Amino acid sequence: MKTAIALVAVLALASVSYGQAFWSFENDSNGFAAITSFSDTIGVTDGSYSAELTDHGWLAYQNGSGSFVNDMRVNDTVLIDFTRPGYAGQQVMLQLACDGKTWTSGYLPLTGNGATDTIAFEYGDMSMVPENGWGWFKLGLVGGSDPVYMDNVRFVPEPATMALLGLGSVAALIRRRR
Ligand SMILES: [Ca+2]
Repeated sequence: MKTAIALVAVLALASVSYGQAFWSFENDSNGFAAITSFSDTIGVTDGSYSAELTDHGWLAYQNGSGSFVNDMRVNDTVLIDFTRPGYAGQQVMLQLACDGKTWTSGYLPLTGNGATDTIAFEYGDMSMVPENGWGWFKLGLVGGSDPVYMDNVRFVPEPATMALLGLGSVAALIRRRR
């Protein structure tokens, strides 16, 4: 019973520390050169502002600072909240590079009509090692020219990784008690 409680506590802690907003665009481009406008009314899912995306070019939004690489893990999922006031049918994509490798997602559809979609980009099946450093993070939009609003970019371990992290911590706790 104590072990179960400890496991739940560790998982809760893990999700808090790894699931927090990494980029929240609080009137701040957070290193994305193409982001210059923010909204305090549309698509705000963390803090007080979202980023307004108006450029619909191929992977138009690039963050090449590489600073995010240290916060990524091999099996993370990138979660991003997108809100599109216009019609449905627009799609988003993500490209990540680090450790000399590149991964590009498919196009993932947005609901449109003012709905907020939390899009999960899963790159856990690739072989890049974030800890090895350098990289870029590029976002693109296709299928329309209306603005899309983005907020609350976070890196979240996939459930299996979180469970392993939790079990490892619990095992360490149990060993310490003996
Ligand atoms: Ca925000």
